[in-house]
Amino acid sequence: MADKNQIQRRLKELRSKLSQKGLDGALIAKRENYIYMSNFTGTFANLLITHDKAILVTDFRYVEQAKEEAQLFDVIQYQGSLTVTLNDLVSSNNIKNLGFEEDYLTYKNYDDLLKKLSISKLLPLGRAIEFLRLIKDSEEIQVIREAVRIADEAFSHVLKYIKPGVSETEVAAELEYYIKVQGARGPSFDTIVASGLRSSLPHGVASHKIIEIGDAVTLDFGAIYKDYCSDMTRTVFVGQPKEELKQIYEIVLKAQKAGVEGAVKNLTGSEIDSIARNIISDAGYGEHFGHSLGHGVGLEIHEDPRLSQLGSLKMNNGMVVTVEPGIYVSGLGGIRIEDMIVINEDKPMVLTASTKEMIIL
Ligand SMILES: [Mn+2]
Repeated sequence: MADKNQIQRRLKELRSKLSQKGLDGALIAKRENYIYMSNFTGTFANLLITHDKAILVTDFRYVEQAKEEAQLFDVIQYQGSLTVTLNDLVSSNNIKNLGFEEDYLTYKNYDDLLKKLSISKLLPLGRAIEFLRLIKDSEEIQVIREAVRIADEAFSHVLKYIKPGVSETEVAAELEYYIKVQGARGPSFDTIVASGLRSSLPHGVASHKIIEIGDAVTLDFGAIYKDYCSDMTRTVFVGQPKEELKQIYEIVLKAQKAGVEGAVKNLTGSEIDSIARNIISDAGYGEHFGHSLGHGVGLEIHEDPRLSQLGSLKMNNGMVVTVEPGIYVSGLGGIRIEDMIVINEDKPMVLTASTKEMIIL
């Protein structure tokens, strides 16, 4: 989806990082990273980016697609051994210090490259591309907006299907079907539909449990649109819930709103996490909120920055994150509310439009 200007900008930024790190080139094999750097969206490619060359190596299945999508790259088809082709390329481009994706390349592949490429050093890229991906440009935000819009529409659509006697999987299937019909490639992860006592499972993927009167139903789902993800959570009640669950709902809602308002430029992920976490702790449910407040979303459903107690990165304009506090009480149920937002100076843009007020179906 990225146009030539975006790709050119990204290549320029990566090359300046290569200079800073003393690298002659970068080898990129992680799908989200090669989509970002080249615009090629197939399932297999290795990019070799040097200071003056941008090369995409793929196999027979993808040559035509790669030429169409990765217009700023020289597309090379390998046959037989990928490492032989890569070795020809590093030799002909005089690459001595080659950067690799240290949290993606397997030990086996690392060992293989080290043995078979005639280079001096294989060095970690230090998450250079993930670092570029932290800040979304306006074109990316437009695409993410559409992924969020599809999820919002799917939520209001599926409310009609949530009733006693229907199983969690039926609700999930309807959500996912609707997401696809709306133009998304599919769900951005296994849809979570957790009802009744199962709602205390923070990641309760839809099961065959039948929804009953009095259940809290947590729906956590998203859409992939043009390779970008959305992510949202709402908890709705089917009939009147127990009083404690309603009280918990209001605490989570208060924490969620405070987290969204507090997500401003220059605060760290852990500072924002604390804003919401303190509200939940003060209400006496601290130990029932056992996960982080949120995470970055983009080409990956979970990416940096993290809004967690360990999140040391400072927020900056154009970062897209979720804010999703929850309280889970075993034997009673759980509540989670999640929106996606864009960091924007001292007031974030909230992308998720669905109501957060209590819904009793
Ligand atoms: Mn999430």
